[in-house]
Amino acid sequence: MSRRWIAHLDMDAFYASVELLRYPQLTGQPVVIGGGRRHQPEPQPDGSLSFSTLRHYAGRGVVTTATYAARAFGVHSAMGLMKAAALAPDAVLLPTDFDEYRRYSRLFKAAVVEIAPVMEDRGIDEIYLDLTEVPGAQDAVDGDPLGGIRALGQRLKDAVHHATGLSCSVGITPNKLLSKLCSDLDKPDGLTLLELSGIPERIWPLPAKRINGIGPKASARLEALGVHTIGELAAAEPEWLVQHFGANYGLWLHEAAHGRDDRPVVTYREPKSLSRETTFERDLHPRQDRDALGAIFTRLCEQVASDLERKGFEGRSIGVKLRYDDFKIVTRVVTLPAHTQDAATIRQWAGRCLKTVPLDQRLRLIGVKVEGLRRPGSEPVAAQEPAAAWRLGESLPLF
Ligand code: TTP
Ligand code: MG
Ligand code: MG
Repeated sequence: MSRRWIAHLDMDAFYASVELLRYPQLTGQPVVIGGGRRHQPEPQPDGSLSFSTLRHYAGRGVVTTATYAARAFGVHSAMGLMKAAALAPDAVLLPTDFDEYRRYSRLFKAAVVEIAPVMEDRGIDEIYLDLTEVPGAQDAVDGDPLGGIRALGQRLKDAVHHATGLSCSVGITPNKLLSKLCSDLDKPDGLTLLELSGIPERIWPLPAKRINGIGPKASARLEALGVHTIGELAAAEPEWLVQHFGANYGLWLHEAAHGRDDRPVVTYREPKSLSRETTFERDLHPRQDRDALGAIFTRLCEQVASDLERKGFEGRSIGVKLRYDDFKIVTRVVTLPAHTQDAATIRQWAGRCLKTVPLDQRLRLIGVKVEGLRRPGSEPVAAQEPAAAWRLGESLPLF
């Protein structure tokens, strides 16, 4: 009988690694991605490039990612650039170039599906693969029963490197939950193969929050109850977990800690919503900065409309999100009489949404979202992704 083998593949320091292909002279240096356009490297008279460093950074940008050399200073994704500057003032700062990252994302995925066609897209830099039926996966090599699957893992990594020049880390285990944990264990350039028998040694010492599905809230509650590691979670009585976390989540925690998960690799999922948002360089006042805000708002609507068109959707509900200067968030959604992908229509309805929101306080962020998606002329999208989260960042497209 075939053994089930699922891989999780995640690119190493993805945005930063793509930038290093362009600027190989920065290899090995601390580099942080997240600046605006003004941090573009400047050509010098002698033909070299002058790079911005974090040292004099002032503004509200966040780190999208950092090279491993920069991480050694404590810099990480989602950290404010000013804080990163305090930790690593000499780190090079580069602006984000989503189009280029998307291009490399398509390249590595195309290379992988040549070898393993059952792929689930989990975002710009990661995928799950079902390797069970891939030729060679079940073969023993020189008496090693895992020889075939290990060689296949290496072939996937080689294919990604050949197609992109980039390294990735791969976890291969009997299920998605364990593979996701394992792709992270030997990063960067890792290949981690784990059987169920290896769970106590490799998985149980890890903090419980490393499990995909144990978020900050659940993790804090577990900590308060004295459960820190996955092993401690595995040792907890299921009844006790149910008592504290409810039947569904409590039992799932128990199963997850024991590395049990039978979710299939889903080859394609339609998005449920598309959104764009932006965090301002300085807080804007709805009245004093009316014109600037109006222009940004219109641009977000245009970007969402163009995302809809490019991906071939029209939407039925329009939502707006505001984050005030005290970090409070307000969202509003309105349902339209008919589906649309038209920027002006989206702008008009988003504007109506906005009128129902208190506008007497400075704003830090504004976002526009279109939900209720369908392909033009079709029924609404049936298979639905968990609601796309609103993400902090500079008008980040949601992948
Ligand atoms: P990750 O895979 O989480 O991180 P990474 O690829 O940079 O590094 P690692 O080697 O640890 O996998 O995210 C992929 C890309 O998504 C990352 O390069 C930049 C982007 N990203 C953000 O923009 N904001 C975030 O908060 C995170 C976590 C990632
Ligand atoms: Mg990654
Ligand atoms: Mg990732």
